[in-house]
Parts: sequence; C-alpha cells; structure tokens
Amino acid sequence: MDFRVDIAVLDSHKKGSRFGLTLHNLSEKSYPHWRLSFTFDRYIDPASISVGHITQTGSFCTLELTDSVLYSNHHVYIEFSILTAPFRFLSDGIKEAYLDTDSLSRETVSVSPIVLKHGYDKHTTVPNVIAHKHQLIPHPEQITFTDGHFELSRYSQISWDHPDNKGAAGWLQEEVERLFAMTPKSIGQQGVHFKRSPVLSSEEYKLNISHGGVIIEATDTAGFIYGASTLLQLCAFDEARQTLSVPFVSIQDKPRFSYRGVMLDSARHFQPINEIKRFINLLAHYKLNTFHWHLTDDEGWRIEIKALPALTEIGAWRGPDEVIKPQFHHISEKYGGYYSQSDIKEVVEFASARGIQVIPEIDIPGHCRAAIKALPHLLVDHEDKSTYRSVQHYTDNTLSPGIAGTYQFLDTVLEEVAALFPAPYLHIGADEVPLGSWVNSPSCKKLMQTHGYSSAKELQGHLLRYAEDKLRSLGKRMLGWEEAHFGNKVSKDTIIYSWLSEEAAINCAKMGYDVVLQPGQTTYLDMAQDYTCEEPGVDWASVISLEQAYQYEPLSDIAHNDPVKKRILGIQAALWTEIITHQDRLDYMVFPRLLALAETAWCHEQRKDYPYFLARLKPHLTLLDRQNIRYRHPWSE
Ligand code: TNX
Repeated sequence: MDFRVDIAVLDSHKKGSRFGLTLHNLSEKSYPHWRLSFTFDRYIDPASISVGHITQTGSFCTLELTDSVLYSNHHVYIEFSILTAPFRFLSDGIKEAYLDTDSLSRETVSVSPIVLKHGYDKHTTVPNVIAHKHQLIPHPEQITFTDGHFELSRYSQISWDHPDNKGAAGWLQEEVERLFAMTPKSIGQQGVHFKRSPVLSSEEYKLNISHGGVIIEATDTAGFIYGASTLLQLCAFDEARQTLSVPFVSIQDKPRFSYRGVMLDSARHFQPINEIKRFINLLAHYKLNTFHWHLTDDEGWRIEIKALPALTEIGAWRGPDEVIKPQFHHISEKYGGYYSQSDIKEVVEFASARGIQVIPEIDIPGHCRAAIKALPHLLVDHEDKSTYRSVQHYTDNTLSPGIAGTYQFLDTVLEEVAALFPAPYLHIGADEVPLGSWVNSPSCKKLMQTHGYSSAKELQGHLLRYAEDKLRSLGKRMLGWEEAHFGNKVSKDTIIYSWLSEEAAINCAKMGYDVVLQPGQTTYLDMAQDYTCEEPGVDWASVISLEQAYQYEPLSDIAHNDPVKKRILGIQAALWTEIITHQDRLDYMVFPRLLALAETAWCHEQRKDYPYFLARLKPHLTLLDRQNIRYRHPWSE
C-alpha cells in the first residue's frame, strides 16, 4: 500500500491519554489536498489536536489540514487527546483508514498496531484438569450411570408417539448427520423413541438409555429438544464402525430459570441469515430458550418495514458515499444488510422448531440515528436546538417525543414487528438517552407544560408509556433496558433488563418489576477474556475470563428466601458487535464462555462447580471442533 498510518500513546493517565498519529506517504507522488478518514472508538477532544481539524461521528473520524502538502516519501504528524480511561488492548487503536485526495480515487491506508503505554500484559491460565468421562453442559439435575452401552447406527430408528414430537425427532436426526456425518435411516430397528409424558412440566425431560434403546420423555418441543441435546452430548463416535455408543444412563432434568437468553446485536455488524440460524441452532444445544435480536441501532436498521422502505433502503447501509457514514470496520466500501420479512419468518420458525422464542428489539428513543437519517421528514424536530453527545459520540440519534412523526413511526414499526414475531414480548430498548436531549425543543417544552412534567426524563417516560400502550393493544408485553423505568411512567408490566449493575436489578425488583439479569460485568461477551493486550475485546465493564463467566451467581448478595428473588425471570448473555467483524471473531468471543453462562441459567447454585465444569469442558471441545466452532481454547498458551 502507498500509505500507512502509525499511532502511539504518548502519555496516559486515569482520565486521559495523548496520542501521536503519523501518516506516511510511501508513494512517488505528492498531494496538496488530502483528507484522512479513520475509525477510532473513543471521542477525540476536538480542542486537543495539535494541527488541523478533526470531525467525528460515532467512531468515524475525518482529519483535514489546511495548506499541508503530503509530500512523496514524507509524513505528516499530529497529536490529539481523549479524556477517557487508558488504552489496554491493541484493538483499542485505529481500526481502519482511507485517504481522499484531489487526484486519486479513494485509497486504503494500512494501519500499524498501536504502540501502547500501559497495555495489559498478564496472561492468566486456566487450571489444568483431567477430562471427565462425560461432557454434559449444562449439567443435568439427576443423573445415574449404569454399566453398559447402547449402540446407535444408521440402521437405528428414531420414532415418536405423537405428531407434536416429530419436529424434535427430526432435529435429532439432522444433528446426528451434521455432527457425525451419519444418517439414521429410520428403517426398522430399535433406536431412539420420543414419548409424550404430560406429567412432566414445560421444558423438563427424562432420558433413559438401556438395552432396549433410548427413550426421551417430555411434554413440549423444548423438553424434547433438551433430551435430544443431552443425548447428542453423550454420543461417542466410533469412526471405524460408523456407530455412536451411548452409556446406559437415567437422567431427569429441568431448568433453574424459565428465561435463559442470549442477545445478539445485528446492527453494529450484520450477520447473514445463515449465520443467525447457525447461532440459534447452537443455543438449542445448551438449553437456552430465548434469542433476543437487537435489530436497530445508530449504525444500522436491519428489519424490513414494508410501510417505511427507506428504513432499510437508506438505514441498512453505511459507507463513504452513503447517507450513513462508515463505522468500525469495512469503512471504504458500502457495508450493511437487512432481514426481509420473509427472512424473519424463516428465522422465527427455525428457532421455534428448536424450542427457542425470538424477541425482537427496536431500540428507542436513543440509538435511533439510522432511522432518523432514513426518515428525516418524519423524525427530525427542526426547531430542536438541544445539543448532546451520546455515549457512542452521536449528536443526532434521539427521537423527539414532541413531534407527531415520532408517533406515526412508532405505530407503523411496532404494528409490523409485532405481527412478525409470535413471542408475546417486544423489547423497546430505552438505554442511553443522551443527557441534554430535548431541553431546547419548543415542541418538547410544550409537551412538558401540557402534562406538568418537570424534567426531560419524564418525556422519555411519556414516549415509553405510549409504546407500552401501543404494544399492549397489539397483545405484547414491553421489555426494556434498565433505563425504561426512568421518568416513572411505564407500568409494572414492563420487564426490566438490567445491564449496568446488579444493584439496578435489585432496585427494579424491589419496585415491583420482573427482571432479566444481564450485567455487563459478567455476561457481556464483547468484553475481553484476559489481561493481555493481544486479546480482542473491550473492558469498560470488566475483563471477563471463563472463570468469571462461570462464577456469576445472580443476586448472590441477597438471601435465598428474599421475595425479591422471585422477580428474577432469568439471565441473559449479550453479544454487542462493534468488534465482531466476522463469524470467527463471534465464535472466539462466545465460546466457551456461553457454555459457562448456560450452566448458570440451567443449574441451581449448589450443583455448580468450576473444576468439574472444566473437566467436562475438556472433552466437550471435541464436539465444538467437529462443528468448526473457532472458540477460544482455554488451555492453549
Ligand atoms: C452498552 S448495554 C450498550 C451498547 C453497547 C455496549 C458495548 C446497552 C443497553 N448499551 O449500546 O454496544 O455497551 O459493550
């Protein structure tokens, strides 16, 4: 490449760092007029730049210098500062860069790894363990092994006693084929029988393996899927004989929490539908029952809304020549994508066949930049002179509760989304509304006067109550991040997802809200996994090692008999995707930490044991290998 950018931390302390940036022109030509664009996660203090001028929208920065020729085989050097915590990881640096000049078409600029001042350099090791004879994750409630093995071959039969069990039986067959390249032919001999057992509760299952074969008992699809997923984990494949050997065992099993979720952000980076289905299929193996789909954010709108096509025509794409400028990665090209309504139906059906409900999230009133850019005629409050900057450095990402267009947008979007997803829930976001929003908007001031509101937070409550009523009329219960109760307007029907801390969850539970726990410090899979600077990830909430993920115990400070605990519906892991550029990176961040969290979601505290988990994980890795899951190896140096 003809151009290169180097960046180094010059000075760093708790509340800020200074950087030196060098742009090298390695070509034989000089450029009198040029502009460098690059992505950088933190907000650059505009007053701190040594020469020139930087503009920043989200992570997208553009640097311009007046009267500065970029001479052939020379460089330009600038300095700037941030006012936030020090950089610890190499991935904290400049992600990508390109150069615009008068005479050249856009040129990609290579980016050298950042030179850190206080990078992490402490590698932690996972204790070595002896592999256990079985690799079951999550661990079943009751399990008794007896001597002997049953053999499954391609002549085994998978049968069922009720048409409703057929889906799970089909899934087992598909997974045997996918994992072991072996197709049970359903021709005649004894094998696996799916038996309906109405005495069991929802999601509960029994698995019995003896001389007579395998019997899976359950009362609903989820229970049968869990029985089948346990069976798959018990299979030892004999390559030479092309058989699966399963030990004689008797298992009775049911979940600890009724809500066991994973949130995936498809807005910051987009995952094609086949990756979404692969991900959902894996959730079924770990007995997780909810896929929370974060479909909209500042950086992209990912769900087709037929009545508002601009949302995806404009809002689903970003790039140097698009309405929405590049962010994070893939910056010199048009990047994005969206799920058509038929894609969504396909995903919902796929998930439901695996006992998984899909809950969509439409994030309002903050995190709405893509929608606002796509529908300015509806969503821009032209008189609003408020100034704010969101956590992710946007100054124009908040819906206005003071204009009619906002309500028209909400009605249309919520009606279409509610009709697409059968789950009785819809997540409305409500997180991180920037301070300062709406305070200089005449229409918002008027709304405040009409209702006697005294703070802008009440406007957020006003809008969310509208959304809640609308959702109720559509037969849905509203879910929201912990800020959803701000302004004290939504009803106690709303379910709160706490993410900032456990205290927030306790407070909300005490106020009478049902809560789902998703604390950043233990369940955020975009957090780095170790204290070394090469580790991908962020650390604003914490570094989360496998052990920390495993040891998470929801509301551990509260007594078991405290009624507040009854308000906890369950736990959820979250994958925000600012740094998840492709599937291998997703795998690396998710596995095996998700297995640790899945065990907490399924197993009671008394049955959890980290060394025992590791002993099961060790042989389990072979199963991940079989599926080409690019997990972070717990024992590799
Ligand atoms: C906080 S958790 C966010 C997300 C970011 C995430 C990055 C929450 C409700 N908001 O918008 O992607 O941090 O870790």
